[in-house]
Amino acid sequence: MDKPATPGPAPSLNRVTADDLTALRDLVGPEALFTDPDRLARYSVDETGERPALADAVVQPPDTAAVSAVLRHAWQRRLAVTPRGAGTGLSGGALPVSGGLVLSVERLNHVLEIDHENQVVRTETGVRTADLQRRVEAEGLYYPPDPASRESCLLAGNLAEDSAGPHSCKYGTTRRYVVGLEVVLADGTVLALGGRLRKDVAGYNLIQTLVGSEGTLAVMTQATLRLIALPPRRMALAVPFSSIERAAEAVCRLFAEGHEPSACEIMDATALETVGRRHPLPSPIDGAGAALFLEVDGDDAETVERSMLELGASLEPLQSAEPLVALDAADQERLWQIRRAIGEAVRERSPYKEADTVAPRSELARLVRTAHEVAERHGLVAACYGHAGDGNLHVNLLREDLSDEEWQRRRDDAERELFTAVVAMGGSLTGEHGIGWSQRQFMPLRFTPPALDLQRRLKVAFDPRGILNPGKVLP
Ligand code: LAC
Ligand code: ZN
Repeated sequence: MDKPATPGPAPSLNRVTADDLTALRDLVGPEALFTDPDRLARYSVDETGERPALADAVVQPPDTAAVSAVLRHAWQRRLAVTPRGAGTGLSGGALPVSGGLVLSVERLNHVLEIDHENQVVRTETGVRTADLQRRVEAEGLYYPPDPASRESCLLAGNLAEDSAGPHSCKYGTTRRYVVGLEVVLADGTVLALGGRLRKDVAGYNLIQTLVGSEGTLAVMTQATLRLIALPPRRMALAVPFSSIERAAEAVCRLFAEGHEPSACEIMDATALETVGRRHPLPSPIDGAGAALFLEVDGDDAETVERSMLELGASLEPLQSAEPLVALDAADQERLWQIRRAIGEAVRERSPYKEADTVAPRSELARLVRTAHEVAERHGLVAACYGHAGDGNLHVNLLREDLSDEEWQRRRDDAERELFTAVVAMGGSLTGEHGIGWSQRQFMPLRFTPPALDLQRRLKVAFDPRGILNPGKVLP
């Protein structure tokens, strides 16, 4: 491949021409390339609600060879390529901010092999996360990462953002499960990395550099994922509190006392009230100042029940009323439906800006207090909820009826103040949604200039022409 001799800043990219479209159609087939305005519009947005630019074309390659052919062409012609899963992202990672090609992996949707001896699944990355989970669960195995969007998101997006959900509290985020990747580099080179290994320390860890790289370093086409045994028993608990500070205190206490819940989710009064408009809330948490949803899992009913009782006892002095216990799967699913619906309920209520804050768990009470203080200082309402066990709080600043100008000013000031405080308490800019397009201006709050420069050089090493997902992650 014709690589430039010395890597440097990405030269400017070219617009997609009619000749490019003809060449791409020849490479991938006419049924895999689209330029109709409808589809361009749909593939130029994500769940942030932003649309800074419109794609020139959408390509849906059917296999790795076609992905490679598209990238080889884009590389030679210096065209922007924005990789895309299902567009459920919350940081603008899939927005084609420089126009160019949107490369959707949705047709790469085959689960290739479930290997019981090595407890791994090998799959294409365009598979829906929940479909993959159901496939392995039918064979008694478990792939834990469970973003709220799991019924609609694709594994590819989860890999790109290192996504997570309630169960990362006990089981970790997407990256913990990735042991192998097939990726296509910016110039079209296909690489197979890792394999079905439990251990492997040969060379630099390219796999873990690529996971979470938000489509800026390579396009991931296949993954080999480690699986664990499906825990057969679960119990869930919804616990009301008088305030979110109280709930945050309770979280720290239960981990300090050695409990190991499989999920530990927090919701403030505004989040509860907002989701309550769509889903009737069960009595102990309806109208509460805050709530925790907790889950314990294990091998048998007795052990799980004992863990739940012990956990409940440690919360008792802090809770505001008796918790709701969900013993059977249907009751548990009702609780999780409420929890998963919060994001959408917030979106339905008002335009919003989300800060995906994360801090050491010991700082959780300070984090929730700071979020509300900052919002109030700027005359904004905040709906806060998230993965308390991971110290990961989604702070949603609501626009409600503010004018464009007022909203933008207050939102930007509040966000900067919040992230400054979060970094000062040892936290970070995002726990699971990514930097993408929406948070990149805050990167200098988190990284020193040498640390940012090293990341720029890493990007140049993978993609010296800067064609992959331009405008993302780095400020
Ligand atoms: C959630 C998504 C927004 O936790 O991450 O519901
Ligand atoms: Zn979340």
